[in-house]
Amino acid sequence: MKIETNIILLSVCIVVTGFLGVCQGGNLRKNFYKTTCPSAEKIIQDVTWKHVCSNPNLPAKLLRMHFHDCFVRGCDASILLNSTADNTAEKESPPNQSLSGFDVIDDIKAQVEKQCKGVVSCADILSLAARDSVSFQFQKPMWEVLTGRRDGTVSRIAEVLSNIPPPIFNFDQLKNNFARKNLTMHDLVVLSGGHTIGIGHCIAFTNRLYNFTGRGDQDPSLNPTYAEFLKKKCPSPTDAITTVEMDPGSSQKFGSSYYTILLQNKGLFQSDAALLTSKQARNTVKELVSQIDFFTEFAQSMKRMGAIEVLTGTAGEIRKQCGKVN
Ligand code: HEM
Ligand SMILES: *[C@@H]1O[C@H](CO)[C@@H](O)[C@H](O)[C@H]1NC(C)=O
Ligand SMILES: *[C@@H]1O[C@H](CO)[C@@H](O)[C@H](O)[C@H]1NC(C)=O
Ligand SMILES: *[C@@H]1O[C@H](CO)[C@@H](O)[C@H](O)[C@H]1NC(C)=O
Ligand SMILES: CC(=O)N[C@H]1CO[C@H](CO)[C@@H](O)[C@@H]1O
Repeated sequence: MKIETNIILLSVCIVVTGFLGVCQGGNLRKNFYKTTCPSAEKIIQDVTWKHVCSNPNLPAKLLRMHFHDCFVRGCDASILLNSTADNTAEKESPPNQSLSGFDVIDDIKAQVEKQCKGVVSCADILSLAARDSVSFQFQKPMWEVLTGRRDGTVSRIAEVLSNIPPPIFNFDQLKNNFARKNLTMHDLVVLSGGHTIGIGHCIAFTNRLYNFTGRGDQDPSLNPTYAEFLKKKCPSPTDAITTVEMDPGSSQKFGSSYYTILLQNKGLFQSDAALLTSKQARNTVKELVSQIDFFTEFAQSMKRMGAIEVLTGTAGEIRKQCGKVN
C-alpha cells in the first residue's frame, strides 16, 4: 500500500516534471558530486574563505554575481563567459560594470579541476561560492545549495537589460520582473535583503537627490537627513566612481539591518524604497527585521533563485575554464 502510493506519487512527479520542467529545485540535488568529486564542496569553501580573508568585500560581489547569472538565461554561468571575436558577452553590459570576483571563480575552478577534471560545473561553483563567501562571517553554511547545474554555452549582452531590474523600478515593475523568473513578491522582499552587504555607485541613486521628477527636486520618500548625508557623499549627479555603503555602518555584515534601515526610509535605491509602497510587501519588511526570520526566509528564497532555468542531465556542458565554452 505504502509502496504503491509512493510509486503513484513518483509517477505524478515525473509527469508533472516532464510537463512543467520544474518541481521546485528541478533536477538539482544535495551533494550531486558526492561520488564523482567528493571533495568538491570542501575545496570550494576553502578557496572562497581564503579569498574572503583578504577581501571582505568579496561576499557582496559574489552574491550579486550569482543573482545576475540566474536572472539571465538561468543559473548557467553565462555571466562568467568572456566576449569573443564574434560575440559580446553579458559581462560587458552596464549593470555588470561593477561586478568583480571573476578571478576568484577562476581560482576555485582551477583548484577543483586539479582534484577532479571536467566534473564540476562553473554554475555550481558560483552558486556555492556565493553561499560560502557570505557564510564566512558565520563560519558555517548559511543556506543549502543544491547542485547538478551544467554550464551554458551562450552569453549575450543584449539579454541583460531586459532581465536585470534597474534601481529605478517601482514595485509593480519589480514584482513582474521577479514573476518572470517564477519568483514571488515574498521572494522579492526577501532577496532584496541581499543589499545588507555591499555598495552602490552614486549614479545609481543621484536622481533621488537632485532631479527626481525632472524639476530639480528630491524623492519625498527618502529620509531628509539621509538625503543630506548622501548629497555630501555624491555632490555631482553624474558621479559614476564614488560608492556608498547600501547598509550604512554594517555593509560587510550580513544581517537584517537592511530592513530596519528601510523602515526609516533610508533604502538607497528607489527599488529598495519601493518595497514599502505595497501593504503586503511592507508587512514582510517588518517581519524580516527579525534576524532569525530573515535568515530562514533568505535560505528558502536563495534555493528558488538558484534553481531558475537550470541546465541539468546532459544539457549544456561542464566547462574546462569558466571564462570560455569548451
Ligand atoms: C530587486 C531588484 C534589485 C535591484 C534593482 C538591484 C540593484 C542593485 C544596484 C543598482 C546595485 C549597485 C551596483 C553598483 O552601483 O555597483 C546593487 C548592488 C548589489 N546587489 Fe542588488 N539589486 C536587486 C536585487 C538583488 C538581489 C536579488 C541580490 C542578491 C540576492 C542583490 C545583491 C546585491 C549585492 C550584494 C550588491 C552589492 C554589490 C557590491 O558591493 O559590489 N541584489 N543592486
Ligand atoms: C516558470 O514555470 C513555468 C511552469 O512551471 C515554466 O514553464 C517556466 O519555464 C518557468 N520559468 C522560469 C524562468 O523558471
Ligand atoms: C532634470 O530633468 C529634466 C527632465 O529630464 C531635465 O530637462 C533637466 O535638465 C534636469 N536638470 C538637471 C539639473 O539635471
Ligand atoms: C577572461 O577575461 C579575463 C579578463 O580579461 C581574463 O583574465 C581571463 O583569463 C579570461 N578567461 C579566459 C578563459 O579566456
Ligand atoms: C566585469 C566587466 O566585464 N565589466 C564591464 C561591464 O560593462 C562595462 C561597459 O558598460 C565595461 O566597461 C566593463 O568592463
